[in-house]
Amino acid sequence: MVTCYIGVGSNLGDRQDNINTAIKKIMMLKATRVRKISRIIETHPQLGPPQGLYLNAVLEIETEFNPYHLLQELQRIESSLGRIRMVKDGPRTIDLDILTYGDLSINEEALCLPHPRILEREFVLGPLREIAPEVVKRLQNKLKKVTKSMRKPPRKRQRHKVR
Ligand code: PH2
Ligand code: MG
Ligand code: MG
Repeated sequence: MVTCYIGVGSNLGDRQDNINTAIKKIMMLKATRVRKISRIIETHPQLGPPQGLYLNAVLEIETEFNPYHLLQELQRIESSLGRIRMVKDGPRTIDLDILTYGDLSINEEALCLPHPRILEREFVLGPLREIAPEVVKRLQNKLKKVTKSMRKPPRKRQRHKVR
């Protein structure tokens, strides 16, 4: 079993009901257990076109699915709740994002793990910190290491010859 965190968001239709239904469907997945559910918070939309307020939450789950299979199952639940992909970052009945899958790092078009924008998004960070503060710390430390390694070594001071 691998521990994963799932970001949940809704800003179309009956938002609370969409989230409850999505959680129930995740609970009913084979080889998967929902361990923790954060509070559901109302948040202002970030990015995308003007749109309504979101309800957001984060789940801790354990699963035997590999990350691609998990993604497929979550997308199936999104579709069953009437998710239609129109505009990028536009309004949606339900959004289920894999935030982390154990310690796995992958960088592919179909799936990036950990989710690359967790630390920039308060609507993810708040609920994640509530149920897994150590995961937030781990991600922040990882980011610090990466930014440090990208920093250029200090340039040697140039000596100008005086003729
Ligand atoms: N999801 C987005 C874009 N913007 N804003 C809020 N507040 N909550 C979201 O879940 C959200 C968003 C794209 O997935
Ligand atoms: Mg999302
Ligand atoms: Mg998504």
